[in-house]
Amino acid sequence: MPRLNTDTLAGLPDAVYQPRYARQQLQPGIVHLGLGNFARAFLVAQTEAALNAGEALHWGITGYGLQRPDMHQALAPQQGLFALAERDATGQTLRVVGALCGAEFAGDNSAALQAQIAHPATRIVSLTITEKGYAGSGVKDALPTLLRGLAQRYAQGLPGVTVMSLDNLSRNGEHTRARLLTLAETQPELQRWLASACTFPCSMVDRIVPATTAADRERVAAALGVQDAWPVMAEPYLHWVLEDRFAAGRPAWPGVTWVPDAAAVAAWEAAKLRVVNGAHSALAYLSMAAGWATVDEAMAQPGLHAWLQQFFALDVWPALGAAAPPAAYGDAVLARFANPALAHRTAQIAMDGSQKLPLRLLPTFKACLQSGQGGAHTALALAAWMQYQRGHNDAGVPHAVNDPAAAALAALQQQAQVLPDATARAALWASYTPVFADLAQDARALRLLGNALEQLQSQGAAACVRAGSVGG
Ligand code: CS2
Repeated sequence: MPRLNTDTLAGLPDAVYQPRYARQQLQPGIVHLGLGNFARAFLVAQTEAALNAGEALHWGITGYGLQRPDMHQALAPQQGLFALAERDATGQTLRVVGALCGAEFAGDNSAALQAQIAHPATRIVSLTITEKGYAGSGVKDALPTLLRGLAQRYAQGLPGVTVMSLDNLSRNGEHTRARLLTLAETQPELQRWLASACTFPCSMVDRIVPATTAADRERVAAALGVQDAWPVMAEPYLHWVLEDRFAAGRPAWPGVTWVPDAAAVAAWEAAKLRVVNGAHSALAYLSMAAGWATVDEAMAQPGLHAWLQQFFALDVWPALGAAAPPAAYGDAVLARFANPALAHRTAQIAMDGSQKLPLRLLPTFKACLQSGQGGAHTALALAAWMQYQRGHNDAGVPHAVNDPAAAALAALQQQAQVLPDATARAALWASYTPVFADLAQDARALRLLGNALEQLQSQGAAACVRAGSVGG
């Protein structure tokens, strides 16, 4: 089968959407760090929509993979073209996206990436480097590399750029700014330039984008009539809240909720992290114990839908207080999770829990402890994360523990498994401060976590979900 590329575009079926702009004139104005599936189904897709609506052709994107050369290897022979399939129960909409001017691999030699950041035509540097990328423990050296590129830009006397984080962190723009300023500590002039000439808008990003499978590749190839080495699947839903603070202009991305400041993003961000991502992580760890492989498979299990509704009503919504969205937001999230066409793997969501839980579940849990109300459902989710560290599910089927803190977690698991009872085990896990901060000092926290772990151990996750959560 021929390959998707600029030559085979003309022969694609009519039902496949294609770039409607003069792609050969596209110039890169955006440098993207972390060219994975999420970036392609979100930033690249929305930039494509802007270009199709007549946006200036200097807003093309050069994307860089930071960890593996595989995306570069897949997309270079396709001149950056890839297919995006938006899927739900009713079928799929397929489009070939052209907004990538290049799909590069930065790897160990990041000189080209730094030069691109320092290029006069670059106006925006965007990031999807995942939670661990900011902690400096994962996506290797993304921020130091970014800083070197910006320093080169500054040294050349060029104007500032916008650094736009699109990761699931609270106050992601402010956080990125603070991290870069810290990294530039020994270079006060550069620091001043970063603070005054560059901007760091905060954003809330929401779209479910699973990893691509072999079956996805086949289904897309069948529909295209050509082979795309790395198509991307996504749900039709997309929500982007963005602080309108750009140092050197921006495309007119469609469908963005524009807000004037970081505080206005923060309310959306808290709701999204605790509702969408909180429920995702809760579902993922319960599923990893129960043996449910995908999110939609989990959603079809007896009791899980009701369990998540209770988690929202008793824990998440009261904890959000004034920032709480209408209850319909929660229902819509559960409907998105039930999408049968995504096959979003629970093991994928369960990755990197040490980085995710402090943003997704701990704020809810802390608020419940403070108010003295609720918290049992969140405790069950946290206890399921503890169970995940066993490295096997309730039926004994092994799984990898995928986490940048895996070594520390494995050491704790060694200690936990010889402790006599669930209360002691939960207390040991709760003493892991990178996730639980000082919660080990809180008697009610320990009671809730101990009860939850005890239930999971004695009954298994599937039965706990069916029964609802125990109190403490
Ligand atoms: C998921 C997110 O993998 C995960 O941890 O919770 O990627 C989630 O699908 C997106 O944030 C939805 O916007």
